[in-house]
Amino acid sequence: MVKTTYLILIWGKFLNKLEFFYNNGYTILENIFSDFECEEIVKIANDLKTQEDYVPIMNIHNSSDKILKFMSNEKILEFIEDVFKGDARGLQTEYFFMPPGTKGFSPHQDNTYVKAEGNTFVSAWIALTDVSKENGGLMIWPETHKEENLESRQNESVPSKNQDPNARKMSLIIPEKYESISPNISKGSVLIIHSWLAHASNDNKSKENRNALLCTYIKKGANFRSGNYAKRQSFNLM
Ligand SMILES: O=C(O)CCC(=O)C(=O)O
Repeated sequence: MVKTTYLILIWGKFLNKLEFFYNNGYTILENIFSDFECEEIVKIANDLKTQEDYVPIMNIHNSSDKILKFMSNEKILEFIEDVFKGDARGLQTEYFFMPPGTKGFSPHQDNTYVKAEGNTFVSAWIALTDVSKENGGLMIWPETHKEENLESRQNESVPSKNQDPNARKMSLIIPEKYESISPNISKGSVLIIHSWLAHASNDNKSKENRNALLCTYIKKGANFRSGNYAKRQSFNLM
C-alpha cells in the first residue's frame, strides 16, 4: 500500500512537470547528472577542442560515445517521449564552453531553424556548471511557445568571439506582454525547451567558463530541416 501511494506521488509529480511544460513552454528536470558525470563531459570537450578559441563544438556526440550515452539519459528520454507520445531519436548536439566575456545568443525559437511539425521536436539544455544570469545562463520568455512562429529581424553587429557564428545574426520580435526570466540552473540539471519557446542567453560576466551541452531530439519519423551549419541528422540513442 505504501509502495502504491509512493508510486502515485511520483507519477503525479511527473504529470505536473508535463502539464507545466505544456503551459509554460519549459520545465527544469533537477539533478539528473552527478557532479562527476558533468565534469567527465567537460573534460571530454576540452580534450576534443582542437582550435585556439572556444567556439562551440557542433554535434560533439559524433566524437564521443560517452556524450551519446549522456544524452540518452533515461529520465530525459522518458520526459521527451511523453511530450512526443512516441519514440525519440537524437537530432543535434552542441557543446558550449562560453568563456568569460562571451556574448550570449540573441532571442530565437529553435524551431525557426528546424521546422518540425507539432510536438515532434524538443531541446534539452544541460547545465554542466551552476548557471545564473551573471555567468551566461539562459533567458526564457514563458508561454511564448503558444505564439508558434514569431518574426525576427536582422541584427546590426554580428561578430562575437568564442560563439556560434549564427548566435547573434537575428533577433526574435517578442510581443511586449511576455516577460523574460533567467532561472538559476544547478550543475547536472536540465532545462527542457519547447520547440517554439523564445529564449536567449545572457553574456558571461563571470570569471569562469559556463559549460553547457545542448541536446535536441526529434520524434521518430518526423520531418525536419537539416541546416547548413548544424547539419542535423536523426540518429539512434543508446
Ligand atoms: O547555450 C547558450 O548560450 C544558448 C544555446 C541556445 O539557445 C541554442 O542553441 O538554441
